[in-house]
Amino acid sequence: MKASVQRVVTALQEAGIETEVKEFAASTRTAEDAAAAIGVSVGQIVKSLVFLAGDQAVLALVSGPNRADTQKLAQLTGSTITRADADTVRKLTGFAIGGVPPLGHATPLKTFCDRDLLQYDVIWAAAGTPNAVFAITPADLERLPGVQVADICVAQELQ
Ligand code: 5CA
Repeated sequence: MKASVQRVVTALQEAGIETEVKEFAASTRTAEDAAAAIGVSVGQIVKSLVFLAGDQAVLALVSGPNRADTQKLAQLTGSTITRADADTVRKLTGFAIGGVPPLGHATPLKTFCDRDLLQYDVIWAAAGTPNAVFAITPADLERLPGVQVADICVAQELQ
């Protein structure tokens, strides 16, 4: 197991979440890839997207087909929102894009969770690499440190 996956396993244990990381030969780099590899709907995939609110890092946990709304994030944080570039994502989270998990980051990240994720019994998030995922209940995702459920996505009809 890669060190980056091991860090997620440790973080899950520390958070008291009982789950298993699954590694695939196929890519789970995007929500579509992950859904196909796992055999679930794209809506059940948690995208972990890093933004900067001013100079503060913010994580948006977004259901696969949805898009984060930077204006809603700006209202929630009170700061202008920009997308973190790949290097910044790696520095802030300790993980490369495509494998960024919702927990176990190098720095604590204020985290907003898309309400749409709450409708499923089980959802799947990246586990440190573009081939690793883990299952989690929405209730457990909500309980992770720093997580706030909010309306953070572009309205469906505008997508
Ligand atoms: N493993 C999958 C499913 S769990 C995953 O990590 N999906 S993700 O959506 O959280 O991560 C990929 C996302 O990274 C893409 O949706 C895209 O929005 C973002 N991304 C891709 N390239 C860049 C880049 N160069 N800079 C900033 N963000 C990027």
